[in-house]
Amino acid sequence: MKLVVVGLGQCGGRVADEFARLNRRARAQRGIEIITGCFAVNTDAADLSGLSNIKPDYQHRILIGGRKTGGHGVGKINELGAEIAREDSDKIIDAIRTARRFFETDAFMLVASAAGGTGSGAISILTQVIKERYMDKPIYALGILPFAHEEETEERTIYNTATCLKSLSAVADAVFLIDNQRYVRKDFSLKNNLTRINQLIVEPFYNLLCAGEEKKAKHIGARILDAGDIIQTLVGWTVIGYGKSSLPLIRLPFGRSRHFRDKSTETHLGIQAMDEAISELSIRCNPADAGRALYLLSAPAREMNMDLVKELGEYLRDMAGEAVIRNGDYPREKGSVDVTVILSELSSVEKVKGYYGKATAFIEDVKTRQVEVEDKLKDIEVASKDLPSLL
Ligand SMILES: Nc1nc2c(ncn2[C@@H]2O[C@H](COP(=O)(O)OP(=O)(O)OP(=O)(O)O)[C@@H](O)[C@H]2O)c(=O)[nH]1
Ligand SMILES: [Mg+2]
Repeated sequence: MKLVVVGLGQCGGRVADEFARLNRRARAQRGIEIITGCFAVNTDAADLSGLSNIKPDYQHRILIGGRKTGGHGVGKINELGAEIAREDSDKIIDAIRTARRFFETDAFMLVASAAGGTGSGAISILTQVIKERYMDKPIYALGILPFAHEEETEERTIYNTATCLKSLSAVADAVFLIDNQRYVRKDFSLKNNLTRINQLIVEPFYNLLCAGEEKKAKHIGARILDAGDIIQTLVGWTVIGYGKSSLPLIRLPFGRSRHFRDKSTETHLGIQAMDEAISELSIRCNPADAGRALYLLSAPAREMNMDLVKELGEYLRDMAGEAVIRNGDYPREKGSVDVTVILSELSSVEKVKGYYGKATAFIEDVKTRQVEVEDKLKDIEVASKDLPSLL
């Protein structure tokens, strides 16, 4: 499957930059293309200069809102991010159109933090504009949710996240939810290592996008997972996960070694990888709420067998009982069994509901505080009413 990727704001731009790196890897290691165009859009010129893989020209790193922001961002006011994106949308569309292999694109992927200003405001507006323009191509959004400490200390965080997700879910064909906090759960040092988190965010897309683009027979599975399967799976709230089990090496005489090929071990490793994918989903959710699901098994051709694919299907079926499940096998990896899982059309996501509730309460709080401030200002005015003014 081939994507046009557009990153908005600082977070979106950096994650898009990782997608550009993924495409380089696909080209170098596998001789295939999975991204037809990769763009970063921001109101902040410095953020755009900090990227490494997206082409550095003005048509790939697109500065918007010049006069309004002076190139310094919108300071977390996502309404301003939305306004600027609407005004400058032609500039962005013109750039996207120039993508060299645009006609081969299967879908758009827009990426942004839901909590910031520029990306949070711009992503739903741009989704809407692209949708009106390219009706035949699906548009997916990758919405990155804030760290827990930001929700506690920065007031706008929850409000921005809630308004961004509400708007996005109304226009995007599917919204991938990625919870930053999930990536520091195991390894707290990651908190300050956003680049590593960004790599972990895009990694599950590597095999998923490559599988349907392979040209060589030996890398084509018995059941190919192609763009059609992915497009049929992605609807509404969506999560993605990825798990990997290393194949044990056995030593042969004369210093040679090969991977262990025992059917029960293969099955065990496959289930272990799927288990990891499910427990490492990009946001916590209940698989039973999924209306659609997909899994892709990647393993060395010699280790792949249809029983394993079937077992994985049964394993997923037990968890996502209501879902229409699609699958594929991809004879590729060396020395490991990898599983990518997508759960889509989720009927409920607690975290999103939580944002909506808290943001509504926040609006009430702001109103109450405004009334209090106005009252206090009136008091000062009253106290000064008998003084002369110099104006
Ligand atoms: N995963 C990840 N999260 C990031 C990254 N950069 C920022 N964030 C998160 O994104 C949120 C802030 O959004 P930004 O993308 O910085 O905001 P912006 O869209 O540039 O908007 P303004 O700076 O207000 O104009 C916070 O929750 C950060 O933790 C990144 O590279 N990776
Ligand atoms: Mg910024």
